[in-house]
Amino acid sequence: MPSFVDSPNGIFPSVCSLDCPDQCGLLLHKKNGKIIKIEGDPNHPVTKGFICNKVRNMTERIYDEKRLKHPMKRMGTKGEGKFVQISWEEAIETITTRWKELLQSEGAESILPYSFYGNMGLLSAEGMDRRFFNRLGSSQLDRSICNAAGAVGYKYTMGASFGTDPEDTIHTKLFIFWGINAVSTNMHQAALAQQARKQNGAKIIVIDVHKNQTARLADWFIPILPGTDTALALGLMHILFAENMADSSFLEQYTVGHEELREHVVQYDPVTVSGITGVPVEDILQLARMYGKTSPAFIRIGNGPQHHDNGGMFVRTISCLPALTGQWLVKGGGAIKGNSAYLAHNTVNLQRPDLLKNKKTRLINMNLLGDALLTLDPPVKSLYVYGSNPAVVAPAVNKVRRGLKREDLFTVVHDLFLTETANYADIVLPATSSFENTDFYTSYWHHYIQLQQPVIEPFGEAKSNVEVFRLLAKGMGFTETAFDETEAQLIDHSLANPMNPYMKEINYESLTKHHYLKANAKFPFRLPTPSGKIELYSEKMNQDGYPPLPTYVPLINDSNHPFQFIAGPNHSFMNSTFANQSKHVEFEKEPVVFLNRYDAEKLEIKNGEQVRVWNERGECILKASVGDSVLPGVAVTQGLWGEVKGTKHLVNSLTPDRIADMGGGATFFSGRVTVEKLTGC
Ligand SMILES: Nc1nc2c(c(=O)[nH]1)N[C@H]1C(S)=C(S)[C@@H](COP(=O)(O)OP(=O)(O)OC[C@H]3O[C@@H](n4cnc5c(=O)[nH]c(N)nc54)[C@H](O)[C@@H]3O)O[C@H]1N2
Ligand SMILES: Nc1nc2c(c(=O)[nH]1)N[C@H]1C(S)=C(S)[C@@H](COP(=O)(O)OP(=O)(O)OC[C@H]3O[C@@H](n4cnc5c(=O)[nH]c(N)nc54)[C@H](O)[C@@H]3O)O[C@H]1N2
Ligand code: SF4
Ligand SMILES: [Mo]
Repeated sequence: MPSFVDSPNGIFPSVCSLDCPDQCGLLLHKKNGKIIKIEGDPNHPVTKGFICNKVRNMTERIYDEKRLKHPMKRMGTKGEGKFVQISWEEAIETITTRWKELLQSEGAESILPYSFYGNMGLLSAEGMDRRFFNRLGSSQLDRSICNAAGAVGYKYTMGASFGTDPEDTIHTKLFIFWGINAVSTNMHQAALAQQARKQNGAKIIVIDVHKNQTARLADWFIPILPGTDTALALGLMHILFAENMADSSFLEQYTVGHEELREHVVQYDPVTVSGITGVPVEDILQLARMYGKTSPAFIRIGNGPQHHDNGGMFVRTISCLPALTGQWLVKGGGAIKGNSAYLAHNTVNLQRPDLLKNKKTRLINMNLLGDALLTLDPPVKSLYVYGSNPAVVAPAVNKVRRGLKREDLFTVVHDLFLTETANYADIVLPATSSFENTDFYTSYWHHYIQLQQPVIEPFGEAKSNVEVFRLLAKGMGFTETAFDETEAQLIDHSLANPMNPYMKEINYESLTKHHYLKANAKFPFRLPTPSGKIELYSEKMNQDGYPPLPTYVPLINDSNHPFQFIAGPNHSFMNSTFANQSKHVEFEKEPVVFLNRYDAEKLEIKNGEQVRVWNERGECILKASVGDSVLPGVAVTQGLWGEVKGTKHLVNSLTPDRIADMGGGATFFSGRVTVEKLTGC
């Protein structure tokens, strides 16, 4: 079969590779061998031809003249960004020579991989790379920056990442978007909610610390104080039990601990909860009654509230709510935190932990990269970064940058661009875009698995992650056949998962025919919790040192700075991706900090003025947007802006690298700052 690459003109199927739950089906329009247009695939059953503005403008990025075309080595000082072109042979030789020396002098654990899901393709993000680092015996990275706390919290209640099929939410009558800015970050869920509102008069509620894009389309926006959502959920449970809105037959049959929970939530009465959350008593009562009496009712659990000190417990608690009202039995009812368990592939076949040969290697939490580079003993001597940009996205990023500056740290960065992180590298390697690769993709929201076949030639001398790790394996003298497998073989081995009953018919060949296939999934009523049921009371939590029943734990007050600082993603970037494309920057204009008018007045800050936002970790200069989109004492900004000379937009210079209550998760939103008028401007 001729490859898509060989046809200079035509329209070719594709999938969005970005770290976004929607994982849209795409059509790439090619003319004279180049992609000239990217649009949504109208036949994709969930994304239906609609895509976001970011990816509609993705050709800017694919053909950006700033894209890396060849390997380079550093000439200037670390962070300066001065490099000179070298060949792939020299690059691989330099890296493997250095690593062989380190294996001799310091041991394999002195080498640390650092990666995330800049490309969600499973071969790119957790394929040949994992095989390579297993075989090397390097330190392992705990990839905890995104949803780790929430994933563990959900697991305690539900056993694994099983939720509602989003396609069923067209039947939903009550949508609660809880700490998710779906219009920007899960646009098809927002679209489904709007469609359900049109068709069945569904109501849309948004609970957030910020009147964001999603809140603006809601029927009811409920502002809440940061990190207090667990108390609100417990308050709702209090009312559901007290006013007989709980579904006792569901609770009896499918849950553990409802009697204990009923007694436990007596303490979370509406007055107490209102005092904690800032949500008025009458709103708490109304919300509980709407939730208790509307069916199907659905909660989209966002990532925002789990980026707090108490984030794991937040998700653990919210995920008990649908059980109280028996909503898991109703089509369109229930909740989605994530749905990745339906599409679970065979990670053992893909990642080959056997190559580690039972060696115990240290596990380094990526949220502590700064400490890992500055204080870990024995030290990290080499860092290999791919699919991530830690010099912008990591918490307490000034510390990370100090670590990256270390002269004795040998850093390699593989990326499409000379990112802020790449500026600190000794060797920079050019990466292909996902449209140049073969890979498979599983959504963490909908139930489809999709194939990407290469549509265009590699850009310059760029290589995929899989190819680079094959070369590194060869350079290291690894002879295992694991490093010779083709992409098609890797996909077939990954899809052979006897543990997953939902993906039986799906393999490389069927994917080449259909491009996307749905896992034949049903919500499993025997859940992978210790009891097989939904655990409202969790003995496992008790054993792990947590309260066994959902419990409100306040945020850690990390300082006396007056504002809680919430620095989330924005509409037009994908984390730090696109922050270096002029078109996407134009859409966003400049970074803004939202302040309540009451706070602004006290500080004599006017709308549109530049303000200084600072704490002991760092400082940013942002434009004030004064109004009622946040509560007093809260400062919200959006977007992981890159470094343009002379600007101070690096929001992670302010965020804490404390670790959340569960899963080693990040606490980006639990930091405090001072906001002040910028004098002398
Ligand atoms: N356009 C765009 N889309 C993206 C991304 C992007 O950068 N840009 N990033 C992708 C990635 S990696 C992820 S993880 C997801 C994240 O997407 P979401 O799940 O939407 O998570 P966040 O945007 O981090 O936060 C969601 C909301 O939580 C709110 N929030 C913060 N703290 C609290 C709190 O204590 N309580 C409540 N109720 N709300 C709170 C914030 O104000 C924000 O509006 O989006 C993905 N999609
Ligand atoms: N303040 C604050 N910080 C945050 C967050 C927040 O809400 N607030 N969100 C956090 C979250 S949820 C996440 S998930 C992280 C995300 O943080 P990152 O994972 O670092 O995401 P990106 O900034 O998109 O960087 C991805 C990089 O991968 C590169 N890339 C893309 N495809 C490939 C490929 O195939 N191969 C290679 N080698 N490189 C490739 C891109 O060019 C880009 O430079 O950020 C976290 N940081
Ligand atoms: S970023 Fe999300 S919404 Fe945009 S095209 Fe990709 S998957 Fe779709
Ligand atoms: Mo994320």
